[in-house]
Amino acid sequence: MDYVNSDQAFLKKDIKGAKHEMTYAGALSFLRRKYSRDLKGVDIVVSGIPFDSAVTNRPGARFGPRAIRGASTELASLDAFPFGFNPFDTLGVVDYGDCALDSHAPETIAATITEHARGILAHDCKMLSFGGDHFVSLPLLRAHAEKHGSLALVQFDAHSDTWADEGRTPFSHGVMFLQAVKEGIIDTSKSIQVGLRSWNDSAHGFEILTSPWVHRHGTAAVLEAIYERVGDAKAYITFDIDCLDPAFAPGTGTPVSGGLASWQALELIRGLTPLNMVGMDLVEVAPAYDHAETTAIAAATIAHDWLCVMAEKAGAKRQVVGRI
Ligand SMILES: [Mn+2]
Repeated sequence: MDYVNSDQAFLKKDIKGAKHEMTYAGALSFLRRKYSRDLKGVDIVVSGIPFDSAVTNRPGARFGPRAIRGASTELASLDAFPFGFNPFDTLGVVDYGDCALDSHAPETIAATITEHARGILAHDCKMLSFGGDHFVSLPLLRAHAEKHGSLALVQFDAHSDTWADEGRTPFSHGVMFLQAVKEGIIDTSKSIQVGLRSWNDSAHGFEILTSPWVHRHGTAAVLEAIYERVGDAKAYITFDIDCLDPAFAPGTGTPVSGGLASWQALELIRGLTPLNMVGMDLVEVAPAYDHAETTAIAAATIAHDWLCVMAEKAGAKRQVVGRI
């Protein structure tokens, strides 16, 4: 423990490496990364998108980024499990802070989020974004598609979010992936939705693995289906925390019973290494309905493990202690 050079969120000089710090104090950057907007040499930029005015049920996900950062600090105290490496020995990762949004000017929100992402993606780096409600994925996807073209979407969610908007402005967290299809920024033939358990009359071209299917067939079968669907296409990962059962993620806006357990989600995230991933978001953490940080810890761990997978893609080698 380095008592003199704590707190690394603002004292850190190198963007790589990690120091063990107090898990219960200090500035709440994600995983104790340096807060920085200097993106030189940065591989992955973490930022928050604190917007929740497109919900249909409970608001509160604007506090998601803060909760996820808070819950992440303990994960920074040891090398990563079950990987056995520190992802920051391989990847340069900074916490960019949050996208500045004018909550009183809703007509500006989508464009502001896209501009935020566009500015980051202009550098040679990828994004890990924390919602916010799930609407934020649409403006994020627009910026990613500008850079990469039409994307394979790998969506973990209780809901399809492809309900028809009946001609209304698609300013809803339940319609934006149908809107993304209409805009051509998602290639549905390479996209897959995992964990769904709410009715929609159409799959709108997506492959769907419902929660009951996941429970019956297991995580290995889910990963095989993802690999087959996505292939080597450029993929964007979107994880709505309500993919998890309310027992594992009560702190969310639209909970649905019968969902995935935390361990299932982590098995799936840890298995994504073969994919060609260009970015990820994690949305819908609403801490006002959380208990004992259950939801925020699950979310922070999912995001942390995705960074480990990206480190593995960049050359980090998994170690084995015990039966993994
Ligand atoms: Mn969703």
